[in-house]
Amino acid sequence: MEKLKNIVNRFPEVKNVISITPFGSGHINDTYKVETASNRYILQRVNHQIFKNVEGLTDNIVKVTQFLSQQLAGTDTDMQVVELFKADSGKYFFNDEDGNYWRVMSFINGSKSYDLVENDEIAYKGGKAYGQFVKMLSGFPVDTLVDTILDFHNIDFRLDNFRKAVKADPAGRVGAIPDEIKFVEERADDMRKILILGKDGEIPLRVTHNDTKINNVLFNDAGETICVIDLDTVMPGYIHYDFGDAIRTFTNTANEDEKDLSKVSMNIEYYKAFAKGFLSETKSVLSEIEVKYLPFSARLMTYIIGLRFLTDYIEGDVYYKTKYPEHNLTRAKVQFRLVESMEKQFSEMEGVL
Ligand code: ADP
Ligand code: GN1
Ligand code: MG
Repeated sequence: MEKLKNIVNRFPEVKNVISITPFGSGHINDTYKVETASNRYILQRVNHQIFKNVEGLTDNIVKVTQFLSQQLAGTDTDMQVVELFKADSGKYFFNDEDGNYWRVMSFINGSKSYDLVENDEIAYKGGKAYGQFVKMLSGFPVDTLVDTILDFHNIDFRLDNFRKAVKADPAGRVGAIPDEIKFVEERADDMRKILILGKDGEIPLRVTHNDTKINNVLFNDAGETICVIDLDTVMPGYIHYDFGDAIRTFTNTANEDEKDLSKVSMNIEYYKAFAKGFLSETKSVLSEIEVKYLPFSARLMTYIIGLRFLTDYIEGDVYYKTKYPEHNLTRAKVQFRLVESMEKQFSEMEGVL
């Protein structure tokens, strides 16, 4: 606590700290809630092993949040935008002596995040929030943003990493996962579709969020969405990355690390509700071909996140935060089971759109 207090004190905005406590269930950054005599803040240690260019990333967030604030000003929406505060150095982060990057941002009061959808309404509202996010940013110059993680959703890059890991088998785990490896390879070629459309110029790069999981949109007690958070991966991407990654978590009937795979499936009602909300915002900006591949994007993003969990398992848990040795394998199995559920319901998913 003393150490964290010293860090927070480097941000002039924050006065009279009462408590600092770990917060949220993100897999990447270290997140704390800061209570002061008069306010609340979020303190985060940005994972700089993963985000190699924290300065570029911070620039992205400052530009995008300022743009979004302007867009929202004067509208009657409940949506808010997180605000970053400057450290005493004048930068939007503080570098400690160990080379860590710390930042402080506004706490979205009265907010909660879900890990599982509880009803259609939440899926619909989540779809609208992420749809509105992309729509508002459709007027933002995409080439002014840096890639905060190179090739983040590039399937060729992810498959290449996976195959290298399988070959090297650094943690001695490959022998036990033949079924998962087979699952990946059977679908690998098909999954290149979006990348190919992009390379052929058939779909445009937009400013996308790229991490549209359910707990990255905050709701209030009345069930309204109030803020899209976790802006570290806002960068150029295809619309399919946002739609697909959201469907992956908004429609799953089980948690991302459920051990009982019989509980895992895609709830088609949540799919419909999310898609309805998302398209109500984005249909005016999306092309026919972008819309056409939205159902497929759900399979792609679920597959690609499963592939990343599996690769991290093979590499010995070097990327995601884990709580036990098989955690990443459990997560990968959940994603792959969900892909199968989507495959079974695919004609209905296409029919809906
Ligand atoms: P990670 O990259 O590790 O997922 P996030 O930025 O998503 O980090 O933060 C982790 C969790 O902390 C979120 O899921 C959310 O519950 C909570 N959180 C983050 N930022 C805020 C905020 N500004 N206001 C309220 N809660 C927040
Ligand atoms: C990570 O940061 P968080 O927990 O919201 C990851 C996403 C994965 C997700 C899987 C920067 O998201 O890409 O989809 O875990 N973020 C990064 O839950 O790798
Ligand atoms: Mg997050």
